Amino acid sequence: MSERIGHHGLKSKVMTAQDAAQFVSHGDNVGISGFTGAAYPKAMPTAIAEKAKAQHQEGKEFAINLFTGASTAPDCDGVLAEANALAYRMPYQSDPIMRNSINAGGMNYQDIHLSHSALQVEQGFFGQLDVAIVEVTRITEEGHLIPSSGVGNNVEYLDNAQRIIIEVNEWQSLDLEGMADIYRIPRLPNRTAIPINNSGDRIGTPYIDIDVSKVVAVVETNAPDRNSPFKPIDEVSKQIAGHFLDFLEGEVRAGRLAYDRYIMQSGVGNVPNAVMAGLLDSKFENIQAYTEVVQDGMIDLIDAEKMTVASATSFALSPEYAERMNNEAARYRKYLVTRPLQISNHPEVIRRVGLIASNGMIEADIYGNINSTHVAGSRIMNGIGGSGDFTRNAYISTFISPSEAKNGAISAIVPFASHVDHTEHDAMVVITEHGFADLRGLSPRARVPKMISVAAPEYRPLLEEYFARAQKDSAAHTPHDLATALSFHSNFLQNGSMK
Ligand code: 0RQ
Repeated sequence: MSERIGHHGLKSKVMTAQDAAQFVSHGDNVGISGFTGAAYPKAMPTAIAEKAKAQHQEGKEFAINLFTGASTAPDCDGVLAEANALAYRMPYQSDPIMRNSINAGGMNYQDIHLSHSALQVEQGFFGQLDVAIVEVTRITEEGHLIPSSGVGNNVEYLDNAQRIIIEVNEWQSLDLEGMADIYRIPRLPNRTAIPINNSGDRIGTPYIDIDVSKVVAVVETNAPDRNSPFKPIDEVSKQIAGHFLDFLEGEVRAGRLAYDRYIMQSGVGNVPNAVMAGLLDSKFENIQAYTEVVQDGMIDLIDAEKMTVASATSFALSPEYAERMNNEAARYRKYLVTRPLQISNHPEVIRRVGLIASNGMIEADIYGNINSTHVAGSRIMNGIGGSGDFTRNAYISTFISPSEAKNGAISAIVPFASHVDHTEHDAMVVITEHGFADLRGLSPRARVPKMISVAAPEYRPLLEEYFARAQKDSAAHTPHDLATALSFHSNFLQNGSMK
């Protein structure tokens, strides 16, 4: 396997993950690769977790501050959270053990717009970055790194870290080489326009050049990415996908969209998967994605010759599709570009290409404010991720969600959002299994009937009642009855149901 390490000097740095863990100390700022269950280091997190446990057993403190691209996997975020090895985490996570630890106050978490995350490290908000741990598919003779199944914040972490640990993962296909497009945005005051006009434009190099003298260890692994399989598409998801496609058709009729070259951004999950399945049978052709992650549905669209290119920062493929990618990366790489997160999610490029964003949500209020992150205002679910980067800058921003959660105990449409990630100024269309609420061009009061029409039928009278009460007590621009604005949530907390 060491044939994957072309650089002579770096070959001499090969060691076990347990040995490499000596370079990670209590209090370190550690930036790692990884975005969804792809491209995260497979061996070092467990080695660091073991080190933390051993130190704790000796009565010593050990916790690091961990920066990633986004969420990782149980053998990264999960093992580190379980070992109480983290003091601080940013910019996104979705691990159940970590979520519980964060909500219980066991560790600090900052949920940051993904496009801001590496910038903030570069700006020095966190002090010095001590270590970068990055998975690659190969190291070239020159010491250049060939990214594995994602790029995330690797470039910035490698550029800014004092010490670098590289994991070379033999499981990752060598044919991924050529997929990545590495470009650095010049620092202020020398910034220039990012020269991407189309999703597929390549503007950089297929490798990351690094300061080889900073590499303290190279660890060899052979372990798969860990994205979970998607659930089979259920009836509600199919209905939401149907309404999303109806919405797109309406845009075509209105002359705001063409069947040719629709550009999508898509969150991850059951509903986005159903939307992509729906696009397979639609009139849309030459579809492009300028998005964050490459998903199974995009691979199906490519295979059906419906999608010509997908630009992202990482894969988020189910095990079955990851296997397919590994076998056929040479073919797929003609259609796929993986970019640094700052570029995949850059507001400038998002606004220029003119994409239609669609993301999930926890809840929306009757005026179109969106909560993507906090259950009942307090308990973090995952994080804002890239949804803010895309929603604020999209040509059209949409939110797609079932109208209810927890078997109907929770309404996704509420009088007052208990936390706001995307304001009424940014969210344009809200889609549930009951239809779509197109909020564009409407004053707050005019949005309310549209929003109530996509709520679950049993919650509609409660929402209407609230709106009537709010208008009685206040004739203002955005009527609210503050005494009962959060009554859905307090009912849920007290009685287990919003009804
Ligand atoms: O919990 O699994 O315990 O039952 O949230 O909900 O309906 O399966 O939907 O997987 O799309 O997740 C907002 C969390 C939706 C996600 C959120 C509970 C529900 C279930 C999952 P269980 P669903 P999804 C970036 C894209 C922010 C980041 C983002 C998310 C679980 O979409 O994290 O947009 N978004 N990234 O029961 C309490 C509510 C609830 C609720 C759902 N109102 N109250 N629980 N749930 N609504 C861009 C990219 O390109 C990737």
